[in-house]
Amino acid sequence: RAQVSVSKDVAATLVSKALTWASLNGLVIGDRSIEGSVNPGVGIVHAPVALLPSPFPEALFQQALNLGSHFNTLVDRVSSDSDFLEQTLAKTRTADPFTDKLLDIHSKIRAEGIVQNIQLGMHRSDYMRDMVTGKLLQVEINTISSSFAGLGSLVSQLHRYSLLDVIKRVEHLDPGKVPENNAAVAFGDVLGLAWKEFGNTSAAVLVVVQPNERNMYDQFWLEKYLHELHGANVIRRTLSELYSQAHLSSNGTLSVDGHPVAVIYYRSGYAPTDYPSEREWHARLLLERSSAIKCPSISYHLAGTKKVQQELAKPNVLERFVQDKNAAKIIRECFAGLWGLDSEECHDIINKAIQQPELFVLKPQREGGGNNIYGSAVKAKLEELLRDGGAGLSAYILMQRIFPPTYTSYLLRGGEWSAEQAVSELGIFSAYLRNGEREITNKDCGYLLRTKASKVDEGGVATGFAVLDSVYLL
Ligand code: GSH
Repeated sequence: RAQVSVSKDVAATLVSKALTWASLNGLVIGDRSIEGSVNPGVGIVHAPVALLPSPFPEALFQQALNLGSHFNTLVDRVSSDSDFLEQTLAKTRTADPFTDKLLDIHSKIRAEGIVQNIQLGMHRSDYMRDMVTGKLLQVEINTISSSFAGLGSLVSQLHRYSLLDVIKRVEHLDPGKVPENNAAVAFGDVLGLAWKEFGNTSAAVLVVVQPNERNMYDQFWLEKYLHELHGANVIRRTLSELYSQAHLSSNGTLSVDGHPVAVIYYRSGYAPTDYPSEREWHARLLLERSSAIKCPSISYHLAGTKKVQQELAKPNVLERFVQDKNAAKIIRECFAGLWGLDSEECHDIINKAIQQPELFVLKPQREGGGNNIYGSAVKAKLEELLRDGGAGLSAYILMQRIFPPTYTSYLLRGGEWSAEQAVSELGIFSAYLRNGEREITNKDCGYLLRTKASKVDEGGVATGFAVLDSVYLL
């Protein structure tokens, strides 16, 4: 039962209030992408949001939060096993030049010796409710550029405010059912803790950004809390700027335009388009070689790939990294069906997916959304890859299609709103900080709900398919 449902007339009264609230409280994005640096405060539009929160069972919400620290540990352990990463991705790299480039950096760093033993993880693990099994299933884990901790935290506040307005007319609703969301503060804080751990207060936090970013306010929220809680200075540069401005001293210290750097936080570098030339790859390698703390390090980045996710789901693989039986069980419970396409045994699953493509999603090794293949296109793509001899199959994995519940949601984008039959995906932010053997932070850090029309297959707010939302606990 969708207990947050209100009539269209009631929803209409919320639109201008939500838009005003968004402007007053920084729930905003850039209104267009402009090549080069755009001054903050120029060209602002409200972030895409749902007008009201979406129902979510409290027990599953709690389950997802609890998984945060377990996935932190898993990513950290997997990333420390260089052989596992290289072997798992060996076939993928032959079919996917992007993974190949990342692995090149990984092996260079491995050969030279890692100069920084502090690991910083700022992840977001994404889940959907599956109505077929009734379970919470993991879609993926993002170990690089996990977005919307900043703006996502604000949506819970907006929704409590909107519900206060609505309960004057719809009495059964309770703003207290929208849980507090401290993702922005927690992410700002862990960046600061890492910066402190580095031990040079005159060094800065470097945020690596895209040249045509529209989601900068989400990033600025983290920078704000980082500065307020810890006093660290922030510099922002694109990979291309870093190519000419970054310098590595003989002891590994990274400096950018003369500023020493303590922490590198990537909000770019996760997609092939972030590397239009060899210069950007050169910059990534230089940063990776430095003694700065990287979020993520190259091995954390690789540990978050779809291929690794699929490998971990095989019998007894996850269990190699998580010896605690209970923890392994808790993690495994949220794994969806995952299949690699790079071995002899995969004929059956390929045939099944060709016959019933609606039960699968075909995923390349890509981050950032907009790349997955659904429905009849799964069949077409698999047949094309087979026709071409099958070598290209290694670039993909197959995942069980998840069928989440749908409900009416009011989506507000660019000042326009519409009622849609919608589905949601829950993301749990988590932070991890380790210095050598000493674990400093390992915790879940709030959430992100994203909602989209159920008729569109793809998700993602940055890609324009979904809106930011919050949960109404049932
Ligand atoms: N460059 C943008 C940013 O820094 O916010 C987008 C980064 C991005 O696409 N991040 C992915 C994500 O979290 C993970 S690699 N996407 C969530 C969404 O767009 O809904």
